[in-house]
Amino acid sequence: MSEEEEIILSELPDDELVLQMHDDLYDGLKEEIVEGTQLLLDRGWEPYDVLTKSLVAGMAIVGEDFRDGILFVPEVLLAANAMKAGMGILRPLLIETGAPKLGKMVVGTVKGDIHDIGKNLVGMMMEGAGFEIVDLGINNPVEDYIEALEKEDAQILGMSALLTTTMPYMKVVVDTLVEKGIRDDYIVLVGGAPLNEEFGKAVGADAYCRDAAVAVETAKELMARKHNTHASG
Ligand code: B1M
Repeated sequence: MSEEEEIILSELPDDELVLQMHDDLYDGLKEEIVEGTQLLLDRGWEPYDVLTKSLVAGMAIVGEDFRDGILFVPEVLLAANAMKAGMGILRPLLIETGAPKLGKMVVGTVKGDIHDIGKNLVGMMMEGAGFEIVDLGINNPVEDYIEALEKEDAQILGMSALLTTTMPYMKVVVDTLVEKGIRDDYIVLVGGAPLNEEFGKAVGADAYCRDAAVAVETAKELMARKHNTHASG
């Protein structure tokens, strides 16, 4: 096959299509990502599988080469935009739910940090599981979180950080909640690639969530526990 020869995504079997989508994401090819995402859905794939196996796995490859200095910010931005386009197709499918509302979460990326793909994904999955989401976007100072929690009467605070330089800000937020005497009014969940369980404990969060699916499970569990405590207390 000559290099010029065009790859027809619809002619690829599933496994090759997924690998091709990793390449297309790497190359920031938005239209191809949209087409590939739709093709997998049309072939009967679950939206969550399309998300994790084609988009999230593809972004992990981008992350490795970004780390190793093979890719730079402009290329990674294109990849991020392509990923967001794919997520746009999956979003209505992931948030589709007839379930009664389980609770309300305010979620945002912390001050100094503009990464939002993971946070958006958590929002989508939580919505899909029946939570109401108030998304504060990126670069949030502590005041924004507190104002939203109070105004929205939310039960859960979700914070995202992708940089080792911004993750300590989560402690600023939790400490401020403590100072104001409102820490125990909320379930605080934290997440982001550089975090871990130990860090979650160290900043005083209720839980560290490795991924969006864990965030959903943890939120459900802690909300149930909160209800039981109130019922018995
Ligand atoms: Co940035 N970046 N970036 N970047 N970027 C990382 C994070 C990095 C690890 C890349 C690397 O070196 N390998 C590195 C951080 C290194 C470090 O801190 N030690 C890095 C850097 C250095 C930077 C800049 C400083 C680069 C520069 O300017 N020189 C700069 C910082 C800008 C800033 O924020 N102030 C920067 C910029 C960017 C772009 C703008 C180009 C782009 C962001 C676009 C966007 O988000 N709109 C970008 C991207 C895309 C990445 C990587 C490649 C991918 C992140 C991503 O979207 N992953 C990333 C490499 C990596 O993480 N391996 C990298 C996919 C996403 C689904 O996963 O976000 O982990 P993730 O979310 C997961 C879980 O972590 C969890 O659930 C999600 C879904 O399952 N989760 C939560 C996340 N948040 C949660 C919140 C919760 C619960 C779970 O609350 C309840």
